[in-house]
Amino acid sequence: MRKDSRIILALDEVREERAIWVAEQVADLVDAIKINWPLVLSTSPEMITRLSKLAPVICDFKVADIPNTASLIVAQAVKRGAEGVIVHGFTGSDSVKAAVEAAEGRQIFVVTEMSHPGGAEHTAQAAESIARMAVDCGASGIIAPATRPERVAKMRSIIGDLLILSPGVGAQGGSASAALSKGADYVIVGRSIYGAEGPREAASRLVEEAKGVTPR
Ligand code: OMP
Repeated sequence: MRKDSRIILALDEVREERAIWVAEQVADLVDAIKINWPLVLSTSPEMITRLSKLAPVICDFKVADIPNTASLIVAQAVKRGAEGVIVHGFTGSDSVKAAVEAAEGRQIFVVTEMSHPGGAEHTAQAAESIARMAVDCGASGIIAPATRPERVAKMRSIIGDLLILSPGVGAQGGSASAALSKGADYVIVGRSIYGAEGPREAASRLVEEAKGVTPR
């Protein structure tokens, strides 16, 4: 995945035509497009292949299953063109290792602590050990919350050079520059871009903000 703007679009738009329009509007500005169940379920898994012609696609399927099922899901996403897949870490090292193997060189990102308020109730307690496990399992990176930039810094101190993708910017109250300056490699932004009247202008503003933070 390229690392130019350090912005990843979370395309949770469920209207197919608008989703494609938004993707076309911002594809050259963002480093990747992340898709999640809302878009895949409202259209079809073919959307992975379609969008991957515009930008690298990360499938945020938050895979949380036994190793066999995890590896089947990851393999199907990769077969359709995914450059990366997001999996949960609480499932344990056997499931995460199975995902890494099934990705055949594509990237696996492991969720540590979730960005919403409920993420502090359970995932925060396990996040540091999940981050260490992600390193041991050969994951490419982790997901850590832009809503709690100090936790991004903590995760950075644990994982060394693994990538950090940080959601929670804009609609959830986090800021791109805070997360990037605490050690995130990319920020993930959804509603603030795809829900804007002018998605390209909204993405451009974030690109400018990110430019103000020196890459780590
Ligand atoms: P917005 O809140 O609209 O910017 O979207 C954030 C995106 O990041 C959504 O697709 C979420 O599913 C995703 N996300 C989180 O918001 N918090 C997390 O802890 C993890 C993710 C994720 O794995 O991408």
